[in-house]
Amino acid sequence: MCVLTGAGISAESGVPTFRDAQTGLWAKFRPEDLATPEAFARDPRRIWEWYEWRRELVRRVEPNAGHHALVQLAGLVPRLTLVTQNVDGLHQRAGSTGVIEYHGNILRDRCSAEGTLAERSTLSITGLPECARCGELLRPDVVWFGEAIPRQALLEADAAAAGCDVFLAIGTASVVYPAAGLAESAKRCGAKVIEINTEPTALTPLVDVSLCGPAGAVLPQLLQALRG
Ligand code: BJW
Repeated sequence: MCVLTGAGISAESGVPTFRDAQTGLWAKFRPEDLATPEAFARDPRRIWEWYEWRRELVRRVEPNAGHHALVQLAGLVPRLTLVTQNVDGLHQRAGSTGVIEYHGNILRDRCSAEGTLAERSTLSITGLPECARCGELLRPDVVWFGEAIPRQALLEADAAAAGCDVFLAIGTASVVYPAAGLAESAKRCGAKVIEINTEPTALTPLVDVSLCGPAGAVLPQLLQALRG
């Protein structure tokens, strides 16, 4: 089984999604102003303020029944690969292992020049974090629009999607590529595709089964059904 999660699975923990009307982050902020390398180059302070706000939020919340159900599910199927687009680390905090972080992790820093992961050791006179090795600005270790997916994550997720019998897409609008292409690849390779979402998505026309409802309720029910 290959599972792809999106912002919807963390919504019940209190982490805002991106594209939900009213509550989604992109309802209040323009992605090109905050989630591109060009935006960071233009105004790093603004980007850091936004990420510090989100980091604080992520640190305060807890994994929910959906995250916990996926830990249990991994014990019920012969092999489960969990790919997450989320940067909040909640799967790992729930106890999932081997999680493929497709879009990085908001709690890590990396050097904007060297690309290496970094300890936050110094603040420049401007108050922005700097790389202790080269002095360039640090940035959150996430994938912005126009940036490549980390190579290892890309390869492992591609292999899991192409090789699975069942592909489960949970709480993602399935509009951001290449992540959204994983379900399409699984389907092409003969997998059954199941979606769990509160709303129809771009993926819905392609799926074999659509389970409509909040992940924190649907996933525990799915577990119960699997256990018989
Ligand atoms: C619930 C629920 C509940 C609510 N239970 N459900 C092909 C076609 C067109 C464009 C492109 C293409 N290929 C690439 C592109 C460009 C671009 C792209 O896809 N743009 C589209 C938007 C048009 N992609 C990229 O730029 C990617 N990079 C790339 O392609 O690089 C090429 C390259 C190669 C080599 C060298 C250089 C470049 C990178 C994409 C990075 C995305 N980054 C973000 C921000 C991460 C950092 C951060 O968090 O700050 O990732 S954007 C944002 O979207 C975030 C998410 O991971 C991602 C996906 O969002 P997700 O998870 O689907 O959330 P929502 O909010 O959209 O949906 C939530 C869903 O949950 C909804 O359906 C709800 O109904 C549901 N829900 N509550 C269950 N309780």
